[in-house]
Amino acid sequence: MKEDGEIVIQLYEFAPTRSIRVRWTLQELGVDFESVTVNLAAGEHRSPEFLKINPAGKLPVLVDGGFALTESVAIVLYLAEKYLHKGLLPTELQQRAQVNRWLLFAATELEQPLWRITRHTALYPEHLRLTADISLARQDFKDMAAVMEAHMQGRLFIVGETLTVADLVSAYTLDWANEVQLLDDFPQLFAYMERMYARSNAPPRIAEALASIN
Ligand SMILES: N[C@@H](CCC(=O)N[C@@H](CS)C(=O)NCC(=O)O)C(=O)O
Repeated sequence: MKEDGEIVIQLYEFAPTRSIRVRWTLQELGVDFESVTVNLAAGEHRSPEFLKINPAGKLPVLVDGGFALTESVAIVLYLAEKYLHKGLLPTELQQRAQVNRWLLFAATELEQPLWRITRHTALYPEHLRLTADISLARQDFKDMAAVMEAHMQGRLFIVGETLTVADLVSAYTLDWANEVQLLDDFPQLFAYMERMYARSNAPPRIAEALASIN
């Protein structure tokens, strides 16, 4: 709590993870927050204290007073709604529906193949990793990235003419794709991702964040 009694939002995060989406949103909104590092590499997400906050044992988590929220996309939407006057979410019904569409597209069509790749290359025990699923996931990603590539032709932002939370979630997800060499055939997406990360309020890129913890 601040001296004037205002509650400070807490972000439970770990540098290179999906918590980047939330940090980016808070930074674009210009909202003060307290960072609570949960070191995934050290297994801190499995501590009884953290599991009380998120029984799924995952990051990010946002705590706003007595209210704890998990799921990165739900958190960025909560923040955009809470600070609606900052304009990260359109108020017009169909524009807002388009923001939801691209948030879901990022979380399902783009992120899920990336998550499969990460799990089968680094997270699952070695004897359970499936090389064949990595190839399938790479193709699944490319099929959907082609849709977004066509959409981004001639656009600065994914919806309308101004920044929305859909851009922040998409740019982080594209940076993840870039880390596994999946943006090479998508010049629009690469340029869009670089433009987003050139913003003054942008968080560190995944590679930078990874380097900071190693
Ligand atoms: N759908 C969740 C996914 C959360 C998630 O899987 N977070 C990872 C870091 S990016 C995590 O905490 N992993 C720890 C684990 O699964 O043990 C979200 O978007 O917030």
